[in-house]
Amino acid sequence: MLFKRSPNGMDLPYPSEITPREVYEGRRQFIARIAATAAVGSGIWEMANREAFAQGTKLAAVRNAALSTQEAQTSFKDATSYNNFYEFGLDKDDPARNAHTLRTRPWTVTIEGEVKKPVTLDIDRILKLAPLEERVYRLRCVEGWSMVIPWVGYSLSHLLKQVEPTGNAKFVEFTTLADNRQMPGLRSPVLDWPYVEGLRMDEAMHPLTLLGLGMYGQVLPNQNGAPVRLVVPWKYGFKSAKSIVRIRLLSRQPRTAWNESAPNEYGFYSNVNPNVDHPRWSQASERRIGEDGFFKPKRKTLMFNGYEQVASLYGGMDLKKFF
Ligand SMILES: Nc1nc2c(c(=O)[nH]1)N[C@H]1C(S)=C(S)[C@@H](COP(=O)(O)O)O[C@H]1N2
Ligand SMILES: [Mo]
Repeated sequence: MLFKRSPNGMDLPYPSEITPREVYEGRRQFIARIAATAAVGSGIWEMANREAFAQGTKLAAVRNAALSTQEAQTSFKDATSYNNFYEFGLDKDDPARNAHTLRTRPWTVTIEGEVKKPVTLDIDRILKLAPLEERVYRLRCVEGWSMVIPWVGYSLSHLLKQVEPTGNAKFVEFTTLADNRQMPGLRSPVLDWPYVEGLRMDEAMHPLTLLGLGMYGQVLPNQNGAPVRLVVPWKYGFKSAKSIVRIRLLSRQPRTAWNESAPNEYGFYSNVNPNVDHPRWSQASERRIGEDGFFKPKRKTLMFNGYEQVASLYGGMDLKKFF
């Protein structure tokens, strides 16, 4: 039996019915978190950092006002407790409850495929590759809800330019972590793991496409896709892959996890489009998380989630066919 209360008297965050392995990993991370907190002021931060990157670590960033919406932000609490991260369970509150077992250090991302300089980068390198910006983006889930979140990161194009894409690079594939020792949700066959998403090269290089490293001025909470995720604000939320471990540049369109599981429901492009209904429900409106209440009207969903500057990427394409 582990100690029931932490040294500072707070209840430990573990439910009672968990496997010994999860207990072990949860405890390890908990101890690392305490060590990291104590280390911040004492110069051994780097050491604790290697053990586990503490949740809540501040991440300084300069607001990119031109790319940020002025709308009211979703509360940190809502953004971190109402999540889709199926590797940690199917219910909206499962990721917040279960993602403490995700180990975000050490972490590397391999970038390969149609590139002149394939590379495996440590997450601490990635954090320093370009100046961190804060961008307040709308995120709209295909399920009909949306949030407004102040992300921290930089344009994915900074990372992709590093590896010098070849002329054959037409698509980018993002593969996320699939480790059943850390991710209890992998037991559920709802998707063919790992979670894989993809973009066309010009979409990936668009300045709005963000390599997300934090939110609300701190590192990404585990349940939001720590330590590195994609944020593609004009596409349905499922394109914004969490906890990325591999980026592959390809000459052909990659298979993607959602498209494979239900091709008639989730197209490759998945642009937010109020005129293309999901086969089982309308996409014309959305509920803003935090604006609950019987009398609160739903919001009209905007084409490209309101990011009209991407329209030119799809000139001449029938967006009902390429949904
Ligand atoms: N690896 C992974 N990435 C994922 C998902 C997932 O289940 N696994 N869910 C997606 C979906 S459907 C949405 S709406 C967003 C939710 O991001 P948030 O929880 O940070 O709001 O993450 C996306 N990225
Ligand atoms: Mo979603």
